[in-house]
Amino acid sequence: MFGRKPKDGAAEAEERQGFFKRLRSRLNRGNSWLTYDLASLFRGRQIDAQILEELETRLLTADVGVEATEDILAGLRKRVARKELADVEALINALRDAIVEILEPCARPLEIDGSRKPFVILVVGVNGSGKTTTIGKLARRLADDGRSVVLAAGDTFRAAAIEQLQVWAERSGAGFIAQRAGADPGAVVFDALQSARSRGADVLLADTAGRLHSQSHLMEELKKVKRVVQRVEPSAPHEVLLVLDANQGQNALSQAIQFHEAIGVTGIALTKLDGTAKGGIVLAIARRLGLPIRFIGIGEQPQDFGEFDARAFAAALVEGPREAAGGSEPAP
Ligand SMILES: Nc1nc2c(ncn2[C@@H]2O[C@H](COP(=O)(O)OP(=O)(O)OP(=O)(O)O)[C@@H](O)[C@H]2O)c(=O)[nH]1
Ligand SMILES: [Mg+2]
Repeated sequence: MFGRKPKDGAAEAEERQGFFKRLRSRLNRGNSWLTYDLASLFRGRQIDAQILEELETRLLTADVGVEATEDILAGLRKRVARKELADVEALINALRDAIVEILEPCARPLEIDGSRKPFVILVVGVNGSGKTTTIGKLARRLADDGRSVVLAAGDTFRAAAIEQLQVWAERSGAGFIAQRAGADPGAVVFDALQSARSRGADVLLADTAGRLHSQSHLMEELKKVKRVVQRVEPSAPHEVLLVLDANQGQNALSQAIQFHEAIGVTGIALTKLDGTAKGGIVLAIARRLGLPIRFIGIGEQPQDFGEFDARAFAAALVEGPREAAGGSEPAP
């Protein structure tokens, strides 16, 4: 089951291309996204202070945040003053470059260190952010790469959470370790780690609850799970992956700050970028926290999930959905 050979270069390139196309069309679904139709909105206009002000408002409305917006605008204003931006196309290209500059330092893919067996990934985030789905998608991806995976049902707060994870485990052929609802999450993850070790699994993905009696209870519990893991394997967890829902906008940023302070986040997965008007939060998070953004989610299916690529993301953002159809013709 796990012996599948890693994909060859061509297949991988094709898959990336497919994901990029979907990213473009999904990111720009609806008419409220950051730069939707920027080209037609600005077409034929002077590149002047007025147009930059409108762009500024758009960025702020899309939850890009004050800091990142100011960075972008400062750069553009300089270039306008130097008369470097003659037309809308030049402005959009400059905007794309400015976005890449902010995102690039955060586009650091998750590398599974093969010498850690299992490589332990603790998945955290508030309820409904997409933790369990992200684990399922990631398990599938890892299995496709020929890695053996074990899932730990560390969200014992809701019985349905355990079943939901089990479905994903079955779909991806991953091992599955759970106890009854209400069990101690630390104990579940402890068991799962022992089991993953004894079967020589490559990766352990541990789900956690998103809601407890209070936010401080949640943080305390996560700290405890982390301590338990470290008792078995001092180098673990090798990744604390924070799952954030892009629809949450500025709230996602506050969550990131809070989780990072409490348990130390090493990577972010940003979900639900399909059809949100607040996806600019990627820029706010990158600018403010500088944490690696490992993955993005653009839908509910396993294939709606990919590594975060700063250039592809910025291009999808500013070029709009039309390009997704394959044509590069400007809109009428
Ligand atoms: N459109 C869209 N929906 C998503 C995405 N990721 C997750 N979802 C959906 O969001 C909902 C919540 O996802 P879960 O994975 O259950 O979230 P969770 O963080 O595990 O939630 P709790 O277990 O309650 O803490 C589900 O209906 C998912 O299908 C995404 O990238 N796009
Ligand atoms: Mg869940």
